[in-house]
Amino acid sequence: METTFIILKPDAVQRCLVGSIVTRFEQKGLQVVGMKMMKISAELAAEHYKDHAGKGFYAGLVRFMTSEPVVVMALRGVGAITVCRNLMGATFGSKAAAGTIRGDFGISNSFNLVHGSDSPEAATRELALFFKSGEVLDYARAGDSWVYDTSAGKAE
Ligand code: IDP
Ligand code: MG
Repeated sequence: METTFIILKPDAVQRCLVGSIVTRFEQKGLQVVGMKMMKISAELAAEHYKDHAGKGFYAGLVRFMTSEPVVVMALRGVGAITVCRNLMGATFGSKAAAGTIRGDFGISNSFNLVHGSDSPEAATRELALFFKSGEVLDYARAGDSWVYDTSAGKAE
């Protein structure tokens, strides 16, 4: 099982798309193991997006991400990092395929609704940045035996 880090960005909150986007992840079978609303500080945004510092869109990205509240989530599942990136779609809303979150709900290239970790290293780093110890929970869902085939002793 992998755990990935997701942000429902300020545009998702302002456009009342939180429920619709969470539903996409839940319907896929991903388990919500952490979730909270917060306002991202300038310091936290800079740390989170440090790989993008110096790029043309960086200042606007930090301004956008700190402008209004976001919802941050920890999502768990087999291959969760790649599964979530595929559900999100390509970075630019104008290019993202229909059927993806960015493809179905947005058309902007910067206001693209959702962030998702792009590697196991990024997921570990980002989860630790946004969630305190004890805020990501381990629990079993009643329906898990129908989400995964566990007959061989592991989730498949
Ligand atoms: P990702 O979110 O799909 O991983 P990244 O390349 O990591 O895409 O970029 C981080 C965020 O920065 C994007 O989600 C988007 O909000 C913004 N961004 C990236 N490239 C551009 C651009 O060329 N113009 C405007 N905003 C951009
Ligand atoms: Mg990225």
